[in-house]
Amino acid sequence: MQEALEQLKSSAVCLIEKASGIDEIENLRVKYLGKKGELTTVLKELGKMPADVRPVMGQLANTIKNQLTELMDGKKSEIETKKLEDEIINQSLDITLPGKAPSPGRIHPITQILGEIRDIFTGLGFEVVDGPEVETEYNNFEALNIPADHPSREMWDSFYFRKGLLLRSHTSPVQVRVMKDRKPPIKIIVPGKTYRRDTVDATHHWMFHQVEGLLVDEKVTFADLKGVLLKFARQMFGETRKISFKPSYFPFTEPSAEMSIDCFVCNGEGCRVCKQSGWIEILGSGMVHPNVLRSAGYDPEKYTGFAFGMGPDRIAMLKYGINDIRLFSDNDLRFLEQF
Ligand code: 2NL
Repeated sequence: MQEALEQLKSSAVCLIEKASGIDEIENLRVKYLGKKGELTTVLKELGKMPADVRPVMGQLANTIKNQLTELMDGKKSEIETKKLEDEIINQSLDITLPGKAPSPGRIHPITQILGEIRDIFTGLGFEVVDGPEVETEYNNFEALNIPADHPSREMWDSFYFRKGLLLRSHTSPVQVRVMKDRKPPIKIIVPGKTYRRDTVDATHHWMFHQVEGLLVDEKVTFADLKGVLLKFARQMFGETRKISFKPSYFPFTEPSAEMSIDCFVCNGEGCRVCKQSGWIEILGSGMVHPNVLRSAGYDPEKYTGFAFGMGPDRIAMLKYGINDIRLFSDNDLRFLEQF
């Protein structure tokens, strides 16, 4: 029997070595190791052998089975590798070509506008500050001279977590924090997200952006406000821009004024963008209300300041001719890829 096993092994080894296809190997596997295979048949004879040689023959058969399995597996992967190599060479697949680079994406239009605004004001010596989007009623309203019965303090205008805590409805509370933490001179801008319970339409969204500015020092006047905002208007919308102020009202500034620029699309001639008026309202501003300075612990006799606030979403819409604020948050690449 030993002889039969050895012979079986050498003929199997010979055939495995000569094999050149995966199918051939699998056929050999069946031929020798399958249920009705040659090695299996020899093993069946084992029962008829004398008891003393049975374990020795059994062990030999097993060793041969393992050796053949190993040889077949080895040959199989050798054939597969060869096949792949042939495919690469024959199909003239150039594996040295560079891969397809993923698109690096682009800066969101609002972020671009925020960057332009930031660069202009840091160029004028302002510092950029940010703060929490969850605020206290005190910082969001009280410290800004917005009395408890003011309409914007009603439940339906802001997102409240509970009484005394809400999503900030403007970025002013960050300026309140800075005033409380520091002494003048203060010269900051605060860009960021703000939240109001508005019904969504083409020009309203429950989340929008604001950039507010605050300058507090001794002897600050409305002339300083005009000088800084004229510089801003010209760098942002063109060096030939004119500005115009009209009286307005904010609880936190007195006096207050809306600033317009002559239309950068038609140069004041009148067009669709400026609704034929020749002017575009761009921001609100004013001298910081004495009550706001007092809330911060400043003496309004010693310190004065000016402040302003603008909506970068609206500015982006004007500058890029976008007619629907919802496009900014739809995350539609067909829209975003245009900027
Ligand atoms: C607008 C108008 C404005 C301010 C914001 C401000 C902040 C402090 C003190 C005084 Cl801490 N004022 N901010 C002042 C005037 C106008 O925003 O139309 N924003 C979109």
